[in-house]
Formats: sequence, structure tokens, C-alpha cells
Amino acid sequence: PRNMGTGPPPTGPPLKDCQIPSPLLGNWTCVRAPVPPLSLEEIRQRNPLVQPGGRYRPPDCEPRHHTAIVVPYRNRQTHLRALLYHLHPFLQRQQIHYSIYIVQQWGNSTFNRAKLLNVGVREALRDEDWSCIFLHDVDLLPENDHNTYTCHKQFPTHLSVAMDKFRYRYKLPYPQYFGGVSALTPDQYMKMNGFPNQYWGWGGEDDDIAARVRLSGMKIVRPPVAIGHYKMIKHKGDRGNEQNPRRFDLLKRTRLNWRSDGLNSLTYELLSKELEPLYTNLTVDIGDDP
Ligand code: UDH
Ligand code: NGS
Repeated sequence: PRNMGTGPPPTGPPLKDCQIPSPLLGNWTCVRAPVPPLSLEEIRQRNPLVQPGGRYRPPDCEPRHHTAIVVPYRNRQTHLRALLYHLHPFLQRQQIHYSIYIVQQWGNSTFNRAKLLNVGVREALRDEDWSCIFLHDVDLLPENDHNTYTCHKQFPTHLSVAMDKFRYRYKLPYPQYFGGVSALTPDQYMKMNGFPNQYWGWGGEDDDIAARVRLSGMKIVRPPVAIGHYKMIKHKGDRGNEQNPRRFDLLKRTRLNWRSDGLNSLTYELLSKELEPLYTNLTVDIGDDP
């Protein structure tokens, strides 16, 4: 087989560029059973071209897109299996060169989604010069093949614009909503000094990220609502991720804080990095709510 990993292309006649749009796209992914009773091993068997670390490169054309998927994570096994089950074939149909990173918060300290995303971006960029980084909640499954996992050249993108939990209402919970699934290029990420590190617990961190986009002189772009369709796996709030009572106070200070809190103030300890068959598992100590 040709080059299926993420390493340098093999020698030999160059591959033709992948076509746009990919000829492999269907119309709708059928997400009827969001939590399939499949084991990780069964999912791996269905995705034989995926390399250790959850890496993939189309075998028969030169990909135009290089996307890292970063998932903030702790203790959501069944959601993770559902995500991997859907996302691998979905991304392969899009003929993207990609890798899936699960950023797992170690220990029992309060969950911190945005800080985990910062860690994921930094670690992913150590591996590859990704052209696009997706920030992806573990419980959201894309339903339309034409929702391509690529970046807008100029501006950060918010993808999860029509979710079943809002009855696919063709509008967002509120216009600035930036939660769920979003994407940006490394340049866009640097420009906004990454994400805040100070949001411990549920809520507000996505609003802070949206504010950073504007404060750093960019805007948010979105796919048409018919394309940004996601199924959200139903769940209750997690222990260790209770509503953050400080989120409203923090949000008042984004304008003052975004230049000093973010990528440039990020500290953490990477405890392990394992190339699992379907994903790269980063286990990280990000500290605790002070
Ligand atoms: N996450 C975990 N483990 C946790 C908490 C969060 O993996 O313990 C990750 C996961 O990727 C999840 C994301 O962080 O998709 C966002 O967290 P969430 O699903 O709790 O947030 P969401 O707003 O759902 O999607 C909220 C449901 C409960 C709300 C209770 C407060 N009103
Ligand atoms: C807002 C939260 C966001 C959250 C959004 C949707 O109120 O973090 O609701 O929540 N902002 C604040 O709390 C300041 S959802 O309907 O998904 O539970 O993403």
C-alpha cells in the first residue's frame, strides 16, 4: 500500500490532487443509533486504513487538507466510541489527511474544556504542520457529508449550528454561540492568543473564545444551517463539571485578559501520549481551580 500514515510522502510517481468535492461524499450520514454497541476493536476493523494514533491519509490521491481533530475529554467512554465510529468514515469520505487527538484531563479536579483545547492544539502542532484544527466535543456527531472538516482562510468557523437538541431550529441558542464544534487555522489561533485557561467547570468558555475572535479583529463564519447538522448524544451534566459560578465575572474581563491569559500563559504537564489504534491519547495534568 501507498503512504497511509502521516509521515512524508513515499517516493514514486506523485499522486494526483484529490478532487473537490470528494467523489466519495454521500448526502446525509444516517446517525440513527448514536451509540453503536461496537467495541474499539470492531471500530478499528471497520477502518483498516487508519494508522496508530488515529491518523489517516487518502491512499490514492494527494490530500489538499490537513486537519487535526482535538477532543476535550474525561470519562465519556460510550460517547468516545460513538464519535470514533462516525468520524473516521466521515473524514475518509472527505479525503482529508487527519489525526484525532483525545485530550484527557487527569485526576478529579474540576473540568476545564478550554485549557484542554489549548493543550491539544499545542501538542498536535508538535506532530505536524496542520492547516486546520477542529475543536470537537465528544458528544456531537456530524450528519451531513458536505460539512467539510476544513478551515476558512481568514476567519474561525463555528460548525455545530443546527443541533437536534435544539430541534435543528434553524437558529442558534443565541447569535454569538460558539460551543460544540469549531475550527481555526494555527494563524487564527495565535492571533487570538488561543483560549482562556481560567474557566473551571461548565459554561462561558465558549463565549470567551467567541469574544477573543472579535477582540483580535476577526469574525466568526458559519456553514449554512442545512449543512451544519449535528446529533448530540443525550447525557446529564458530569460530576466534576458543575456550572461555573464565576463565568459571568470572567466574561466581563475578557477584553482586559485575553492578551495575558491564553496560549502565552499555558502551563501543564503531559503525563502520557499514546498512539492508540483509533486516536492519539494525551493524558494531561492541567492543575486545579485555584
Ligand atoms: N467533557 C468530558 N467529560 C466531562 C465534561 C465534559 O469529556 O466530564 C467534554 C466532552 O467533550 C463534552 C464537552 O466537554 O462534549 C462539553 O461538555 P458538556 O457536554 O457537559 O457541555 P454541553 O454544554 O452539555 O454540551 C451540557 C449538558 C449538561 C448541562 C448542565 C448545565 N446546565
Ligand atoms: C450559554 C453558556 C455557554 C453554553 C450555551 C449553550 O448560556 O457556555 O449556553 O448551552 N454561557 C454561559 O453560561 C455564560 S447548552 O444549551 O448547550 O447547555 O455553551
